[in-house]
Amino acid sequence: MPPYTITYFAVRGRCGTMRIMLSDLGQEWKENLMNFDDWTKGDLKQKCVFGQLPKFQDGDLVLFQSNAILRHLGINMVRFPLISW
Ligand SMILES: N[C@@H](CCC(=O)N[C@@H](CS)C(=O)NCC(=O)O)C(=O)O
Repeated sequence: MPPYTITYFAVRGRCGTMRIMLSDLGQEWKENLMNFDDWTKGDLKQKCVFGQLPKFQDGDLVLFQSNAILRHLGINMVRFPLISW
C-alpha cells in the first residue's frame, strides 16, 4: 500500500507536476478522484484547508496547497536543500 494519496479532480490541473514528480521518482500513489457532484455536496470541501483541492496524504501527514506539496516532496524525496530567500 503506497503511503501517498492524492485527492483531486480528474484533470491534470494543479496535480500534474506532483504526479510527474512521483512517477519520475519511481513512487506509487493512490488516486482519490472527486467528481463535481460529490464535491458540490460540500462534505469534503468543509474538511479541506481553504476549502479546495488538492489534498495530499503522506502517511499520517495531510497537506494542502500544491506548492507546499511539491516542496514536501522535493525536500523529503529529492533532498533539495532548504533555501533561505
Ligand atoms: N492555491 C491552491 C489553489 C487550489 C485550487 O484552486 N483548487 C481548485 C481546483 S484547481 C478547487 O479546489 N476548486 C474547487 C473549489 O474551490 O470549490 C493550490 O495551489 O493548491
